[in-house]
Amino acid sequence: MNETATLKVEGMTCTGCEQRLGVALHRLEGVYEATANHRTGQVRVRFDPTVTGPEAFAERIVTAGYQVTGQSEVSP
Ligand SMILES: [Cu+2]
Repeated sequence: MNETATLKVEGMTCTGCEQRLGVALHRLEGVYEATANHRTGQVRVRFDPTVTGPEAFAERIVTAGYQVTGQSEVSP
């Protein structure tokens, strides 16, 4: 079972930020894949909704030093 969450993130300035965030999110249990784009400010996470979800991703992103803006979208 998997879903994809899209979050709007502020504070990423380069590909280093993308990688750092991607790795940080991928470490969370239940995350299959995480990609970040500093140009669009979008972070996409494919995850198992029985294990984790957007609140955990937002918390992780803030801990990494970035800001989450707006609502995250979840699609199957
Ligand atoms: Cu950077």
